[in-house]
Amino acid sequence: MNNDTICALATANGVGALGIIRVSGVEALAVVQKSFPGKNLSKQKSHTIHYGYFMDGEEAIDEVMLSIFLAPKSFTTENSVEIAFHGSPHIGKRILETLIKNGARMAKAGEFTLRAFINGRIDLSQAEAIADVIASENEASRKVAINQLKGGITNEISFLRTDLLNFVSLIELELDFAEEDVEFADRSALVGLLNKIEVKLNSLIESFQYGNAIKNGTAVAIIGKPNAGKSTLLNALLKEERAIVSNIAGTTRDTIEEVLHIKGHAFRLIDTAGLRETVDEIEAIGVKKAKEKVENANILVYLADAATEDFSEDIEMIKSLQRDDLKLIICATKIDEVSPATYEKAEDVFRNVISQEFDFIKISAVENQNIQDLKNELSSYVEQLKASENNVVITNQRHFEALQKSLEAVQKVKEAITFQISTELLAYELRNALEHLGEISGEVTNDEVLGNIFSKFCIGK
Ligand SMILES: Nc1nc2c(ncn2[C@@H]2O[C@H](COP(=O)(O)OP(=O)(O)OP(=O)(O)O)[C@@H](O)[C@H]2O)c(=O)[nH]1
Ligand SMILES: [Mg+2]
Repeated sequence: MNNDTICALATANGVGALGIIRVSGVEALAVVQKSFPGKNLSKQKSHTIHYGYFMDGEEAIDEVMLSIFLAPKSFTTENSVEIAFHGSPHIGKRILETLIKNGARMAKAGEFTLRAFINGRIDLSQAEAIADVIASENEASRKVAINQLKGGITNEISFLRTDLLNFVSLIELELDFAEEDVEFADRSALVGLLNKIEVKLNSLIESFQYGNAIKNGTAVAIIGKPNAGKSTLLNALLKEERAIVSNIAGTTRDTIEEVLHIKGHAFRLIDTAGLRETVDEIEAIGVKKAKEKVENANILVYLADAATEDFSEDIEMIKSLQRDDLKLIICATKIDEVSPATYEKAEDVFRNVISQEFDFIKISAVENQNIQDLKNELSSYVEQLKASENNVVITNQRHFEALQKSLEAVQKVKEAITFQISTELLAYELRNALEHLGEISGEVTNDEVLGNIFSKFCIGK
């Protein structure tokens, strides 16, 4: 697949001062040469820039600069040319058409990066990091992506793999001497190594929660009965009139999602329809959607009107929504309308019946009271995830799954040793663990996995 020469627009498709087209493959220079009569490209050194006209036959399409990268010192490790032209989408299209006439073909999504991976210049997690670097929207996500691009995750994993590999060879040596009943691999040293690996895997797996918060933002579902003041709170947090507020119960019907940045971290605030039994068909859909949003949220901000006399419906609602991995914040709202004694009593009611740990914040969204406390509480959720952070943060679902499978496999090896299972089986379990560890860097992979990763890239990447 690597024999043909590919081309694509590498810059965003739109008007700009410049646009860049990438050409890569054995014939890259020859393909471009057909349209660049001014200079003999095959005689040029690597990493040089050349000025001239890009021609379609006799017609000059644009005045361009060519950058030449000779194999293996290029992004793909193949001969490559980058054509910088005046940034008109029309010119870009003409140049691409001409390159195809000259013998190149359009690159598929992610094909340049795929070639860099297949040709061994970067590993799979680095290839994925390129997509993350491009997608990074804040400092936190940029830092994690650059660290991964530099090989952060691979370094952590490959050192574990090498140690494990040593044991596999010893165990397999034992298999060769099966008749003699010898033990080359010191079982207690192996268990020691497995414990070490387990700790490392666990901490990488744990970092995924923070990684996810960086990559996707923390999902905060704002929930409560109709008229509790959810939309008013959303507006107060965003400092803009985003959602319609009214004293008619059932104002918000669909979910409204907006991003709020607190101390460099993104929070996806989700305002929802008030929860109640309703005969209104549209409102009922909203209620269903609200519950679904909680299922995927990291934080539940439950709002209860401080003036409520009987909180049993709220309590029932909270109990039906709470989960171990969902941070719970209960807010008594509209405290400007009641006496301190009333909202203190409200806190006691919730504390007496809800066993899960939760924060209780008394707010008035209308008078902007204690909204900052709520923001601090949201922020502390991410800070806590970060505190348990490894140097390397897992942000990628695929890595997360491979790490989990590796952990399971390592635990199986440990069991196998405890139960003194046959050496054959032990060798098998060890190989299995190695394989999962190898999935992250792409040492072990298949076409389906690659197709999945690179098809999500854009063309030209
Ligand atoms: N005094 C006071 N009134 C508030 C406060 N927050 C909300 N309200 C009022 O309560 C009413 C309902 O507010 P909304 O924000 O629309 O409530 P909601 O929970 O979004 O209601 P639904 O969308 O119908 O579920 C409005 O009249 C608000 O002005 C507050 O902190 N203090
Ligand atoms: Mg509302």
